[in-house]
Amino acid sequence: TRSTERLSYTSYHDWPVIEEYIDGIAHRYPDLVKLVNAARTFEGRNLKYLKISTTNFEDASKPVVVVDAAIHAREWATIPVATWAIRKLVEDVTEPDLLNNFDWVIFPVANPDGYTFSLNTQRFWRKTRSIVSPNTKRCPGVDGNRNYDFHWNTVGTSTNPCAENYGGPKAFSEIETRIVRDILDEHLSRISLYLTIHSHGSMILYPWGHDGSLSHHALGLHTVGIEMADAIHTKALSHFPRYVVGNAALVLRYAASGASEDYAHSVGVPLSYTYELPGGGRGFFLDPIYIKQVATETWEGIVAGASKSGIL
Ligand code: ING
Ligand code: ZN
Repeated sequence: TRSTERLSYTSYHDWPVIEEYIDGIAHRYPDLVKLVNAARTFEGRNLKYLKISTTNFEDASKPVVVVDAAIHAREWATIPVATWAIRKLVEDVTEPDLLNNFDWVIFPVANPDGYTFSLNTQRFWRKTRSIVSPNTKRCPGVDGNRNYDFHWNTVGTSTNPCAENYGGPKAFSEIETRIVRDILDEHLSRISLYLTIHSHGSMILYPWGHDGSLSHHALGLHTVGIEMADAIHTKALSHFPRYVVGNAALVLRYAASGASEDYAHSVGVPLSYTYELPGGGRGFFLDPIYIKQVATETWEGIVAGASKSGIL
């Protein structure tokens, strides 16, 4: 069956194929991987993530790296980045220290309802697909990256359910963001690095995104951000733009509140970043010929970030 096969990196896969891959990894590597079937989405899909650990998270002394992808439906290229990380940690281990020294939580498709809607119906869909009240029937969905409980609903977000950046009726109205909140909460004291993978723009962004001010960890955030960008560049294509590293609001030139990166940092994760992957000149539609390239170069950034996070 397909579940014994590797995922290909030459095309985008639909949610059932990715789900089968996630299940298959957990099934084939039970000593290393634990599948968490965390919840069901509004449309009934399973929100699944993997805990990857040589000690099944029982030896709770290692730092934890948390990676999520595809909270925004149309950012397809983020998913192969997350599954490639799983592959490098579990299937072909080239950096065994990353397994020995860290525990990992990887949530490859944080918004499978939205992703499916983007694949099948409306390519540029961004939000979840929940109908949060009778009056949002006409305009379903909430922007997952405006739904976190940190300065929620204050800036760069909308109270109009039809808007792309609708923050929801309340913070954490969405099961997709509550699951990430719960992952952060469960391992908080030892999460050394949180990465939320978005596209596009070739940027590594850090808090505070809601007002452009710098956190007390700004020097460490910037230093590790540069290390990650440099590591990506050792493998990057020369005709793709170089990554820009900086404060989210300053680099994007817009402030936005309720983002996961700010939330994770606010609850105590020292190194919290948003990756904006390269778009390859086609924005959200990264040409499938570049999927493997982006997956492998981004992995170098994740490796560098994890390694540096352990010594900070
Ligand atoms: N970009 C992010 C967004 O949600 C972002 C950028 C990061 C904003 C961190 C605020 C804080 O708008 C994409 N591509 O979604
Ligand atoms: Zn995004």
